[in-house]
Amino acid sequence: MVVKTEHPPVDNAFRGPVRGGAADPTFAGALSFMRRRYSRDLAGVDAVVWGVPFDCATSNRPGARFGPQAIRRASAIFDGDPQYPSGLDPFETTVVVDRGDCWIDHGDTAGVPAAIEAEAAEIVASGAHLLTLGGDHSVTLPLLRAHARRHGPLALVQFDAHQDTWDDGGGGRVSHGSFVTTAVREGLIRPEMSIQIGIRTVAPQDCGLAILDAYAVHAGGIESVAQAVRDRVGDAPAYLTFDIDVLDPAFAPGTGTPVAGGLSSAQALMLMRALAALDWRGMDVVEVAPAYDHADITAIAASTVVQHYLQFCIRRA
Ligand SMILES: [Mn+2]
Repeated sequence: MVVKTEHPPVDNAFRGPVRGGAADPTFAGALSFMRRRYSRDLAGVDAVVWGVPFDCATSNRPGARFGPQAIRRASAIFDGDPQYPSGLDPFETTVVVDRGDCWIDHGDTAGVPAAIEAEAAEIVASGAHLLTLGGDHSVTLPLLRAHARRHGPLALVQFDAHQDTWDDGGGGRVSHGSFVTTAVREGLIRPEMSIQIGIRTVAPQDCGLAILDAYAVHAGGIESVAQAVRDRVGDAPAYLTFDIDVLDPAFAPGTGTPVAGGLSSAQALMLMRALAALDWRGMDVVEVAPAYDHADITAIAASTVVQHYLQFCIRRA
């Protein structure tokens, strides 16, 4: 028997280096997104992963407040190995930290969007990419406010089963079904350069955004859809919002408002890779509700979406 007294550092989440992979076992240890260091220091940071555990704006099944925790746990399997398919360790060239979670006052739902926006604006002002783990889809509105403040009006690329263009009550409602309506009203996004992918429900208005429904993806194939998105967005600064319910319930059962006929995980990930050259400025993945999940299917998909953004969508110097 060999007794090893020296081993690679573990507990990378709170005492490891910011660069390079971690040696924590996949099945244990202190969790953070892909074992990145917990830090609120934004100096020299390329990307910040941040949780917003808020689900008081859901219209059907609640539970997305548990999303950030589940996504972090599922992401543990990625770290320490070269990433597929690049074969590279993105953390050798990109400094990524986990900021932990936004503080949410669950007794003050009306005040939550401003709290999210204030902290998001601080992160975005640093120049780092902000990758937010929701939370229900209402959290995207204050995230867009924070990003538009720095970058100006954005092209929104929205993966979703739902348009989220329902009545926003003049802008004051806290709803996961109307963030697009308010974002267009406030000039945060440019509807003529924005596009929704995977839609398979109907709302009373489209707010001027283009729609490629899920059946267009199934029938048209990845490259034709990707080209349509590239044509729509052009070289505008772009924001990715990825509602996990864009995936079929077979690939994302753990969500609040599932709809049959959706994309597979592979289709969504292939689209992300095909869109890597857009001028991405930030992203979120929302509506992961692990109480309805099975074998972490949904959390694995969501964590892979974030991993793909880190690997492909951040321009490296
Ligand atoms: Mn949505």
